[in-house]
Amino acid sequence: MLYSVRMRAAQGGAHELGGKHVSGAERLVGRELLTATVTAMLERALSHSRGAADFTNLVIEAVPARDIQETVCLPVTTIAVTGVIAGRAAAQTELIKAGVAPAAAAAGLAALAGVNGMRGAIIADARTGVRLDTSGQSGIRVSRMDIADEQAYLGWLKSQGYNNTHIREAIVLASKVMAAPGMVAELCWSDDPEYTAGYVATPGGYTRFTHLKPYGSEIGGRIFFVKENTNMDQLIKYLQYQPVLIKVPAEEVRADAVSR
Ligand code: WAQ
Ligand code: MG
Repeated sequence: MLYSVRMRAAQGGAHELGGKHVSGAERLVGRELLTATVTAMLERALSHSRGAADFTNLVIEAVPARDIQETVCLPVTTIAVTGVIAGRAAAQTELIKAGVAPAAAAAGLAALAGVNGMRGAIIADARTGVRLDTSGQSGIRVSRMDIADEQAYLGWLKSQGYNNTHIREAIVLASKVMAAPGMVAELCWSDDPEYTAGYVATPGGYTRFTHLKPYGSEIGGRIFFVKENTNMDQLIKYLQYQPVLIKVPAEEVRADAVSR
């Protein structure tokens, strides 16, 4: 049995009453980590770079072990770019390589650049760029995912020089999202003003770009590009409700263990 812990925090009142989205988080943890996980999420909400939350919603729900799916972690590549313009051009190229139509990729980048304070993601048609979900300003929030073996994951990240919370959480999210039927690619950069890196994920890997937005900007978000005829009800149900644990590739864990 695991527990799904989900947090969303806002400033100026609850999200549904027009408050500004500050922070969100989702974990799937055992009983022994539950209290510490809840406390850490509350602390995150109260001392966030987007502002201190005055509304925090925390939901804790038991998830039976038999409902949990496993999927493998995406391999990670980092591309150092000189600035935002170069970064966005490289991200656009990566999206097109993944099968997103050029106009749809351009529309996706423009949409993210104009997004203001969504707490979830936009789902768009990879061929036309047209938005397919009807969640409006809130967006679709991916939830009920975590890493299967945290120590193995942290070791795997560290062996590649990665160690911040943004990366740790984003790879888990992207790995769950890319395992969805019909998924073509994801484009993301943070809404946290100090975090300028972003990524394009495809079912084949997670490619980071060191600059996808200017330092200090609070405009960030996520877009999932899907094949035409993707069943949206099934997809949204999977993203929101299917519990998924992410596993580090086995040979990398062994290699890491040997090198230690
Ligand atoms: N489901 C759907 N959309 C989400 C979720 C979620 N669980 N969490 C965040 N978003 C959307 C939402 O619109 C946020 O405003 C936006 O993404 C940014 O969220 O490799 O930290 O948590 O160096 O600020 C990417 C690069 C970091 C990491 C992304 O996003 C790296 C990040 P944040
Ligand atoms: Mg954020």
